Amino acid sequence: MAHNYDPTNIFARILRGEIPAKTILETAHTLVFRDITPQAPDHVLVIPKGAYASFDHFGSEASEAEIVDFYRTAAKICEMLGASLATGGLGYRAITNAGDQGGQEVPHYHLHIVAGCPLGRMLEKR
Ligand code: DGP
Repeated sequence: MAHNYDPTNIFARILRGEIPAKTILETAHTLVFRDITPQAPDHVLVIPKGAYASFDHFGSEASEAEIVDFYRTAAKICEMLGASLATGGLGYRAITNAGDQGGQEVPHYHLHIVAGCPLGRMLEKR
């Protein structure tokens, strides 16, 4: 079955400049901005500029240039936040949610990078 993408989602609107965001870094294929409801002292969202709805949509259909740019940018953000283990940081959590059971609210692929305090266990069962 094909992946669908809804171009009216809020991150598509941020990418089109229709609503503001606190941008931290922008590259050819990727945008990083602060989450509007941060769950920790640092909480940023890494999103591709392309129209991908989820982690598996991006992984299966994005170009190699988009994929490399996305993950290099995500790594750079970990360093910029001071969270990268390579630069003496204390770590972070990278999370992506997909679909209803995955708890995804915004249907544009995004990676949450959360850092700045102890983050506890990974999953809380509902
Ligand atoms: P998820 O549940 O994985 O789809 O996470 C969506 C995140 O997006 C959630 O943590 C809140 C954030 N968010 C929703 N609307 C906006 C917005 O308009 N601006 C910003 N910066 N973040 C938003």
